[in-house]
Amino acid sequence: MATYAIGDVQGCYDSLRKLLDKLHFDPVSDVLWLTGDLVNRGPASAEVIRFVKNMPRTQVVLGNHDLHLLAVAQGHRPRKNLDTFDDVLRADDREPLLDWLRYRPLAHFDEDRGILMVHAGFHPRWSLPQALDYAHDVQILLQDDRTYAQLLACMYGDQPAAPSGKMPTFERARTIINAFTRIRYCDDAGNMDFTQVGPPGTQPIELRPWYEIAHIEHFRVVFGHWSMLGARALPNMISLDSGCVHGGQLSAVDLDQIPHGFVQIRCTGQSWRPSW
Ligand SMILES: [Mn+2]
Repeated sequence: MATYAIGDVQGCYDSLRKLLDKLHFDPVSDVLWLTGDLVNRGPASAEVIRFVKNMPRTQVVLGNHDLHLLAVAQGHRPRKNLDTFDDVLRADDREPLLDWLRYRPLAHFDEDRGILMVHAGFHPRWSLPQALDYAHDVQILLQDDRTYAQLLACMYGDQPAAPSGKMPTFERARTIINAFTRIRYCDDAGNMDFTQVGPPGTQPIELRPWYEIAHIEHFRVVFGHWSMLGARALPNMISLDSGCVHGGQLSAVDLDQIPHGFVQIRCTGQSWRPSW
């Protein structure tokens, strides 16, 4: 029995199937973790959700594109020109697909392995127990019919740049969502920057990758989202988005064999497009 984590699939259904074949993945005994952004930019978002939803042993966290799909589907946000999830919106099984996404968490912590999976990152002001509490708080807003619409309507925007003790509920939720699903760089005070997408070394001097300043002790963060960072392993993190949908690679790692590195397939995806 193996447990594999795979980076951002973004509608690249064929690539996901090819990578699972390469891993000799057995859906009955093996476990599949996905770092979120199952949908958008690629050609087959609905097929990806349908496939993962029907797999027996999966852990999936929500990414910014997954949340954006929910917001568009609920009419809280216009579809953007680059969005390619009409196949989900027009599907006969649209509601079960969207509902399944809605009930995914923002964070998954595996105590035995000491691994936290999130889509983008872990805020430098957080401890692990706080982060898990915050993820849970947002999950409740997302899953409760009384708060679902307002959460989706309020989650867009880059401010506040850092979480703080007393914030109105939905502003706080936006900051938590931004930290889990969009963070790449921060300043030393923990203010998140959403303008820089390049690899470390290309950012202004006052910014650092979140994983260089976050308090990650006795666990490791597995994440995707940062395609220009690529597949990388450091003692406190494993990054898995290697730009499949931009013509890069789809990457997997066996979570019990991390020193052996990544298993990858080259994708036949689309050419590079700016990503949100
Ligand atoms: Mn993302």
